[in-house]
Amino acid sequence: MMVRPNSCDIFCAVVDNYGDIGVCWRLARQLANEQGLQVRMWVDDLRSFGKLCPELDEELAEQLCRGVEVHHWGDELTVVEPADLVIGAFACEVPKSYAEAMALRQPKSVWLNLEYLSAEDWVEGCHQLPSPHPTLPLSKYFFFPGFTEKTGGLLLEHDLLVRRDVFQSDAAAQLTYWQSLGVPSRVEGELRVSLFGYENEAMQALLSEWEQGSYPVTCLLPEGRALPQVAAHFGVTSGKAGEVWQRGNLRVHVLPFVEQEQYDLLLWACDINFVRGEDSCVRAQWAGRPFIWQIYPQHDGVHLEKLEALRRLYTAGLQDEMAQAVQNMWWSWNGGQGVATAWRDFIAQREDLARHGAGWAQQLSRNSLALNLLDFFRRTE
Ligand code: TRH
Repeated sequence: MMVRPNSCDIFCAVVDNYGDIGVCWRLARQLANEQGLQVRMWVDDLRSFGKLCPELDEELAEQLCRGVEVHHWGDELTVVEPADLVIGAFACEVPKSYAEAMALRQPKSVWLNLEYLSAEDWVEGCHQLPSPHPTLPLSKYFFFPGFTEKTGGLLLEHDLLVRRDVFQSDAAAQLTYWQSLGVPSRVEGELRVSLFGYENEAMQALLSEWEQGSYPVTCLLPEGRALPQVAAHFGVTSGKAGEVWQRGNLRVHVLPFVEQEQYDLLLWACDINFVRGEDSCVRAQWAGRPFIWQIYPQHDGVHLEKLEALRRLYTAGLQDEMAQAVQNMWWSWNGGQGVATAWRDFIAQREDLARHGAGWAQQLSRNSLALNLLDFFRRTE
């Protein structure tokens, strides 16, 4: 019996955006660099991956990148010896020949599907359930990340919170960071906000609120899907990294899309973070600052249930006024009404929310996804 896996294969089919590859890349590096596993990633789209990892060569079929073997997963996968631990990310199917090789292997690989993150109640009941393969003597297990003890937990690098604390208590390091972005020092009463999101009906109203507000707002806007709307607000047809727009009390700095570690610094340095999807939402929680989540929209509206599930969990035990402020702000940012009022109420709770955010991150940090995966392997193998 193997106590620990020596090797791991991660299969990632990129749907769109950066969440799928972002999560897989983070997990791969943690297993390789913190846990010492030999990790191979099989990725069908190296272009999105290249945005997160600039040194990746998109033309190469195979390369070693930050301790991880990265393979371009084309139409054919030359049969390889399956790893001890095999992870299909987000319901992506492993190739048939690979599944057959897993079934023949002695001992068999431990095979699991890493699911999307959700705070909904049903997740606890489905975490770790097996699903027998229809034809092969092999089971795949569902592994659900999550926010409670009975789920698979969240991805967290072993030293992240320590590095965050050092950065957040070091004014000189923060100044150097802002200078590296070309952002001037803070002025009295200024609020710094990062804004990573999708297209949003509430965008114009929020930008106007900031512009006409009573205190200066500096908005750090990574290049991407939210950029055209913000550019349009300033009468610009297309914006790019490096541009700065100012009107009233609002100044926007357009930032380049940077590698994941650099994005963490932005979240740690800002007072409030607007995040989206899955992985940036988790990173904002590790930052410990108040955050506003724009969930990845689904046609049938089920995303709003997911939104509310995390909102409930995150605000459980908070005073009514605070919980309500978070709810109104998150809902108005996800298709609801009244974003300007919601923003004012949210900001009024800012200091208490920051205190809550720090405790929330601490509480979540007790449940590490990478360690849970290894523990699951030990019990299943
Ligand atoms: O890009 P996303 O919208 O991805 C989404 C979600 O994961 C969603 O759940 C999924 O169903 C859909 O894709 C297909 O948002 P997310 O998850 O926050 O991923 C963004 C990644 O990009 C995350 O790893 C953080 C990273 N990032 C950087 O590395 N640099 C940057 O400058 C920025 C802004 C983000």
